[in-house]
Amino acid sequence: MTTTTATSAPTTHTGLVTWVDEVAALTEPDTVVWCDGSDEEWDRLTSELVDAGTFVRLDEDKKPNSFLCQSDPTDVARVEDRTFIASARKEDAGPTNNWVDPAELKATMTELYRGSMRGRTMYVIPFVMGHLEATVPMFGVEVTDSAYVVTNMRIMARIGTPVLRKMEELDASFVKGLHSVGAPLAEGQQDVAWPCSDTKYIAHFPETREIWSYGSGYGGNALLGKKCYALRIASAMARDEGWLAEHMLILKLTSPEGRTHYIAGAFPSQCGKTNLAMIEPTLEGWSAEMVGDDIAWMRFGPDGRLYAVNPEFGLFGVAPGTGMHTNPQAIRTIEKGNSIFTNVALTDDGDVWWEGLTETPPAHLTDWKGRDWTPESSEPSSHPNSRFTTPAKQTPMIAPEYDNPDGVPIDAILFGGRRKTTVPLVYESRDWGHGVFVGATLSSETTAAATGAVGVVRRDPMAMLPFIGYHAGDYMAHWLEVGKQADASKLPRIFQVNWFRRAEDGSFLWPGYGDNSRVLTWVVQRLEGTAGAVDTPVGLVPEQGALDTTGLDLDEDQLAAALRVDTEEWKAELPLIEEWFAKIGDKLPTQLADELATLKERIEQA
Ligand code: GTP
Ligand code: SPV
Ligand code: MN
Repeated sequence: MTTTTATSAPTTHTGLVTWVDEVAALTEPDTVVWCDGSDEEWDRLTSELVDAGTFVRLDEDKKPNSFLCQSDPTDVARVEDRTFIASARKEDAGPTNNWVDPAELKATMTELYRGSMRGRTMYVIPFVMGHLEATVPMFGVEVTDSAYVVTNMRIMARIGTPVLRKMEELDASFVKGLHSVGAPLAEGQQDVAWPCSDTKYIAHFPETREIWSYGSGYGGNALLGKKCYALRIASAMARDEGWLAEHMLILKLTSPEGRTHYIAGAFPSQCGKTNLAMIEPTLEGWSAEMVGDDIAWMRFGPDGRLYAVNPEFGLFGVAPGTGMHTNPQAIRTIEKGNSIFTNVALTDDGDVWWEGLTETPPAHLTDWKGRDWTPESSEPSSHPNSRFTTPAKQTPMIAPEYDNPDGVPIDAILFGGRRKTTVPLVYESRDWGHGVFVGATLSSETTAAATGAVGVVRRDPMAMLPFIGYHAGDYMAHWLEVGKQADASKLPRIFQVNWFRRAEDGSFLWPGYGDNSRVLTWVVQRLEGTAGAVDTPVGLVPEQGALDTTGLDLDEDQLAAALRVDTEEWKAELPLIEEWFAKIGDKLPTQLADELATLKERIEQA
């Protein structure tokens, strides 16, 4: 860690120094700190955060080197209504993004940033998304006035001196990420534990590869390497360069015979990516390893196959619902320590707790708002979007291929969402074009990962609705285009899954979690040509007996209900898809309009 004036910056990268100088002149921090990413830096920052009342150090025997942080209760999730794609032309942001003219937005935000770091330290975090050894390393620098952001970024991305040295060596260009919590301190003013502002902007300038974030300290709003860079800016880069930046987990699955397959899965926020990425198969002989749990960057390899890299270094996982019975791998990962917990409850013996961690809650807790909590309390102890930040490398089941700079070849892509009705447990698309249609019309009930109503069904193309950095119609066309770059036989096969279908009494029809391995097994057997399927109007569903339910307490009717393609339900779905496509407008690829016509015909004939 080097504390400097920007003019004595510890780097020869002149482009970086110039930019940092400009930001410091605008935001007027007390000091500028260049982050080296070292253990000493982590120790110093976490201690400072404890002293400031932002962090609580957890019991060393229970969670070594780990901290609890409670945010301001108003700053707990991504703010989609305050997120902007400020492309030069409005039509390039499309109908699904908020747009403001970039010059106008910069003018507005420049006034917000003026003096916004007064009384605070400005940290400069050089980082790389993906591997430093990648053919083209993907650099970024985040400038932030939040030490919480620095500590989380250190877990979530490869940061610090090695990155800076490489940037100098290559005189590399980098994504500029400017972040301020927007809470300057006047002379002598006492700070609060979680500074933030009621005015929030999460702004992206795709042409100039810049991110300006203001007013929030939380996750996807503030850790700029993650959703802002690795999805919104990277999706625009990927469109320009012929690859894919996607909201996907990456899983390595090995069959009892020792054959390995790589599966990518796009599910919207809080719809099961981390859980599937860390699955412990309940089927004998199958093993799973995690490559990634949230983001996949996919490019064609020299062999014509699509290779996926996880650009991240850590997990920012949903806490509630994570327990030994649902996601034991996540529990073992966080037990190793070196983690940050945000907006969960504190136990009386210095550990953390949240709904679903154990079956029986502790008799007393301090809840995420700092109040006494008992099992009789009327509110949950933890915020529904509370999170753990933990190093990916601590995951016991991390795949060695996580370290491949060029990634792993993807055999199958799963699209999934939360749907109480209509969407069967699993079905296979007929070909790439049909698969892109399935992805482009993906729908899910909204969750607590973003502010706003929860449980409302919306279209979420490829689980990327809040993350596409350009026009959604162009994005769909790009997916179709990618399919033309390769031999059809080398493209991943595309499936849709739905772990969340409900019975009439509201209970889940499918047990989910480790038992999702039964669905993965069917997917793999489809790839290998050994599992049967029946053709339905929507796609290929497992034929009777094809899904291995050995040892499951699941009666025939329940399984049939989970797998059912109900004509009436799909008739009700069609107008929703039509409405969605109408919203995309004249940029909707005709191939997808044709797919819709085919679906309609098939449903009407069923
Ligand atoms: P983000 O990190 O927000 O992108 O979410 P995610 O897609 O990684 O979702 P995650 O795996 O954290 O799961 C979200 C919630 O869904 C958690 O509360 C899980 O316990 C629950 N969940 C995950 N998989 C299943 C499943 O197979 N069945 C059921 N019923 N719930 C699940
Ligand atoms: C999501 O919302 O998809 C997350 C959390 O993974 S955040 O980083 O806040 O976007
Ligand atoms: Mn996740």
